[in-house]
Amino acid sequence: MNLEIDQDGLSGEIEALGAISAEPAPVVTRVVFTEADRRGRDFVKQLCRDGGLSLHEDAVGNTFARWPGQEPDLPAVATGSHIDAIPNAGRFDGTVGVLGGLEAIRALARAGFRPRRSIELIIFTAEEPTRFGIGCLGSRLLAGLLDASAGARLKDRDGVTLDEARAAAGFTGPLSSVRLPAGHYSAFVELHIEQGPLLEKRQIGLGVVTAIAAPASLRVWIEGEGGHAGGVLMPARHDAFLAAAEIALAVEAGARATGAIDTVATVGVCELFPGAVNSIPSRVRIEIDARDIDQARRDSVLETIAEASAEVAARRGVTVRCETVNADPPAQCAPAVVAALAQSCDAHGLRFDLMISRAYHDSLFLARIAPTAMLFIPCRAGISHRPDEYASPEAIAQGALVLAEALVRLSEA
Ligand code: HGY
Ligand code: MN
Ligand code: MN
Repeated sequence: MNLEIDQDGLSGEIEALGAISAEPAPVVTRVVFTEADRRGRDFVKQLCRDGGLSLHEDAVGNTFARWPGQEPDLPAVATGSHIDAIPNAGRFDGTVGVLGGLEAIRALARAGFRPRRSIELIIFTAEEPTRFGIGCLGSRLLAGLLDASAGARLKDRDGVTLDEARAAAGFTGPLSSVRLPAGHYSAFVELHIEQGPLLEKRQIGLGVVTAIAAPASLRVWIEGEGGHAGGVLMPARHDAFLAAAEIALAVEAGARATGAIDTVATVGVCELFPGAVNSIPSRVRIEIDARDIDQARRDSVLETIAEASAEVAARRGVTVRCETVNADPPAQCAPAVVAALAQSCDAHGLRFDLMISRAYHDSLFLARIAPTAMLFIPCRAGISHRPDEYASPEAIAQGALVLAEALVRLSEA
């Protein structure tokens, strides 16, 4: 089979999607169900229609573009990723897996391949936690790891509920209808940029992912006493921000204390009130992201944070309330899908590394209902979630080529 990726066409589509943003290029901001997200969806759906795929959207906006197989009643093989982007992001996170997956399907069709199993491209809703505070919203609901009632309770910072936001974007129907059963897909493969420096450092063009780190995110509210920044003497203060600062340092200490390089944690959001330079902060809200490929180590960081919060609260005379938004288990990728990706690299004489994913992805949740693995391509200096995120057209095309080869193997299985 003469399998060829249209490298220029694929890169052109990625650049065009990158220009669909709430911010001027090169910044990509495409938050779920905003106008930019809807324009991005429309752009990708039109490409899928142009590619002859049949489209379906579920009640939360997960979008399915299917290439019917010769045995359409068999469980399909799926591939895909996300097109939503956090504020001030880049143009490759997620989109490489969606547009690279589409190009893999088109290349197979151009080469005259006819799949035994149908092949389905999925664009997952809200992989990023930006608007509703929890990552992988669409794939969690699809895999049954977030029940519909919990989903319906989600609100954004303006108090807009998930139901209101999805309805405004044209997605209706009960959230409970999003769930797909185990066995619905025979396999799932996600192409994605590494979002880390290892492949580039090792000068290897492809990574076959064997496990995906377990993410947890917490929200912490600290309530102290405000007051005049000049009139209240230090012994009398209950400064909410300084309490939050100590908790933030405990987040870092907890991650470093495991002694494992795979344990990571940060405070990615910090809001304080009233936010006047001459007023002692009375209220602070922070959001914490903690991860590890080993769940017990990740959970030890959560315990450290809980202990530190209680100690700081007592010593500083503030109240601290912690809420766990999510604390997911890590995912082990399916050996058969890992093998299909490794064999596909070999079939094209391409070197690859077996590796873990430190970022989470929709694959983390698809792995709960289907044999799943991921294929990474390098991104420059490992930079991601920044406008200077970059993956070369050659690397993207190479990823799409191996993905296409793997789809052949998986759809014939
Ligand atoms: O945060 C993550 O790991 C993913 O990029 N949303
Ligand atoms: Mn991301
Ligand atoms: Mn991503």
